[in-house]
Amino acid sequence: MNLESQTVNPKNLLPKDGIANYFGKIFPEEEADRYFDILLNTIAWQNDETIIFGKRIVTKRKVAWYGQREFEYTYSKVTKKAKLWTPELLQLKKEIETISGETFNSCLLNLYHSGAEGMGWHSDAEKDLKKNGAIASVSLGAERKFALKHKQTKETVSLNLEHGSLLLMKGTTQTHWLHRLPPTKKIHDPRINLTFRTIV
Ligand SMILES: O=C(O)CCC(=O)C(=O)O
Ligand SMILES: [Mn+2]
Repeated sequence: MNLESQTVNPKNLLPKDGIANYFGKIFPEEEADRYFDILLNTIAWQNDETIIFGKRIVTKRKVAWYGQREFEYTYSKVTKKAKLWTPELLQLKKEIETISGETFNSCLLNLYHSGAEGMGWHSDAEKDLKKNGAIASVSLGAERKFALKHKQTKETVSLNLEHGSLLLMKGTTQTHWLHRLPPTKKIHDPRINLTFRTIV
């Protein structure tokens, strides 16, 4: 990694009310492939549960939740307990902290088996998260479209999240913008996403 990538963030993709920096591919192809395989096989993946209109829904997408302590975290109305960092997650966290200049104490992982699985409009502003804390999103596997939408003006910004890439959302992004991962019929391969966060 060169000095420039440690000190200069890419330009802000958002026109106002937040900061989203897309760093592009931060890992060489082989390293990104290796992380994908290791995470696929070593993470304790579980089907996600959520409550929609009072009903318990089990999603096809799988999730996992890791951190430096066994944090309890309420997400989509279901409380979960974090598992402790695996060696690879700790290594990834350190690399992402160096590149982003931010620190993180936990990570939510998502496994999308194909383009049929996605995530609807939301912001990551649960009460357990540090207010306006940075969120670092690492993508591995199938390239997928990601979109942000301003809560008031409804203006949208979208980009493709490449294999081995990093997207950093910070400042007031979660207060003013929603984001989603739209489902698509065009993609049949799996994708893993990691979002490093700060729990308070
Ligand atoms: O998979 C993605 O890129 C987005 C994941 C996300 O927004 C989340 O886990 O909160
Ligand atoms: Mn999110």
